[in-house]
Order: sequence, then structure tokens, then C-alpha cells
Amino acid sequence: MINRRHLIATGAAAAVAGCGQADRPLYSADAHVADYPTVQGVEAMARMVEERTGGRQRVKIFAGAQLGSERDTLELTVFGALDLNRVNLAPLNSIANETIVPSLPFLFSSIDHMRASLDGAPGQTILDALRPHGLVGLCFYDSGARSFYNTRHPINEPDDIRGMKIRVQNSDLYVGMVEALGANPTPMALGEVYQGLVQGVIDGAENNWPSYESARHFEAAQYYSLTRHVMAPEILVMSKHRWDRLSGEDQAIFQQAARDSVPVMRELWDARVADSRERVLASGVEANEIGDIAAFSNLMEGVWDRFVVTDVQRRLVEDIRNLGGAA
Ligand code: GTR
Repeated sequence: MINRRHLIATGAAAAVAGCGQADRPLYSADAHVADYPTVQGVEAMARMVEERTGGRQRVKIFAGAQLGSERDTLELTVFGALDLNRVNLAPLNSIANETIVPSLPFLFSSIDHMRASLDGAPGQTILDALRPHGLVGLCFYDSGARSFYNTRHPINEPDDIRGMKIRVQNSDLYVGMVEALGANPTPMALGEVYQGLVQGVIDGAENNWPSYESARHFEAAQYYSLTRHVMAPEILVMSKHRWDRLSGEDQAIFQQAARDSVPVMRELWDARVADSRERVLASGVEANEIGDIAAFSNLMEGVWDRFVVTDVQRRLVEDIRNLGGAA
């Protein structure tokens, strides 16, 4: 069993020496458990890489946040102590502000619009934007739509969430979105949320159906209100330290395998969304649609001005909007 200190030590030592990693698999982190579609997506990529390199390259996945929270493992990845990492875009928001764009509230009109944007030029711009920050963006995976859930009552209008303590990911954008609704944002790692809900440290959080189910938050917070305020995707990144030590041929194989794993992941994702939804509803969760979604989107509009500040971001927003009609 490898622990984080060991990983840092071996990874950093090998990075400095520029050798020593050729004979071990690339290590990959994921906050989700082994049967979650993101982990399965990386597994599909790993199988393709192993096959296409004749076993020269292999990937070992540490699921279930074994190596730490997304923020911590991202640091390790940038530093070169961890090779691959599947994270949400949120912890990247403070690293590369291009990643803020797909995380903006009510940007995408549908799942198809989100997929078309990430498969197209805007997605490529965002993946490429990570290189100067020590990361190579390989592909995006689906994360569906995030909605609010809480321990108290259904949320139908913004007044219903006012004053609640809502867990958010470590991203100023998410803090801003929750503040805009008049609630109190509490940044917290995913692994602490269940206990936070049970102990009343927080009243609620926001996530997609599969995470709400898989992390068992639905057992503690029984009201799921379908705001669908964010459709930010997941992303698979490789440490640039590791990438630079791959041959050109292996770089191309990793890149293509990551791309080829996206449709595999999406199929698993769609099935998991349906399954998770069914499972939590059967357990007695009360889910509600929102009558007037504009009441939420209008309040959150201010965060757009605060967080879309560069020309590159503005162009991304425009390009994504232009793809909206097509999808
Ligand atoms: C999930 C996502 C994770 C993490 C988590 C969270 O939907 O897959 O990567 O971002 O949300 O809320 O921390």
C-alpha cells in the first residue's frame, strides 16, 4: 500500500533524477470509488494504452480519494509527484481562469450543448491553457448537471435557500454563486461532506445525481431541488513533468486513448445518472423541479462579470454560446 508521503518522495526523487519511473505504471488519482464512471473511464483509457504500447505503458488508479482531496492531489500532479489525475474543473479554477468558463452558472442550455462545446474548439482551448501551469489536459468527462440538496426543506425559490450553510468545492466561483443566492458558502473537501451534513455543520451542498448517491449524501440530506445551475465537466490531466518524459509516440497514444475513452465514459455516465436517480428516489428522497428558474439565474448573473475578466474567457463564452443553437 502506497501512501502520499511515499508517493511524493519517489515521484519527486525520480523527477529530479529524470529517471526511475520507466518501469512502474503511471499513478492516477480519483476522488470517486472504483465503480464510478470517471474511474471506469480512466480504466478504459488505461486498457487502450497498455494494449497500444504492447504493455510498455501502464496506469494504476488510486480511487476513493486514497491519495487525498482533489486540491491536494492536483498540487502533487503539478509538482510531478503524481502522474495522472481525474478532477472536476472547480479545483482548477484558481490555477487557469479559462476553466472558469464551463463552470459558469446556466451557461449550457443542455447536456448536448455542453458536450458539443467540450468536443469542439472551446474545449481544446481550455485543455491547452493548462500547459503553462504544469498540467497537460487530456480529455473531458461528463459530470451532468449540479443541483442543490439539503437537510431542511425543498428549495423552490431563492428565499428557500437564503441563510443556509451550503458546502461548495474549493473555488471562488462556487463561493460567489452561493453567496449570490443569499446562502452561506462553506468550502470543504468532498470526503467531509457526509459528516458535515449529519452533524449539522452544513445544511446542504450541490452535486449531480451520481455523486449525491455514491457519496451517500442522500441519506443525510433528503431534499434534492433541480436547479441544474452548473454543468461543469470533469477533466483528466497528466503532470507535464511526466508528459515530457514520454516519447512522442507514447504521448500520441495517451492522447488518443484519452479521447477514445470519452464515449465509453459517456455511456456509463448516462446509465449511472438514471440508476442513481432511481435509487435515491426509491429511498424516499423528495426531488422537485423549479418553477421559475430565472429567479435563480438572474441572481447569479453578477458572478459572470466578476469571473469573466480576460479576452480569452470572453471569446470562449461567445464561442460556446454560438454552439448552443446547433446542439
Ligand atoms: C463531483 C465530481 C468530483 C468532485 C465532487 C465535489 O461531481 O465528480 O470530481 O468535484 O463533485 O463536489 O467535490
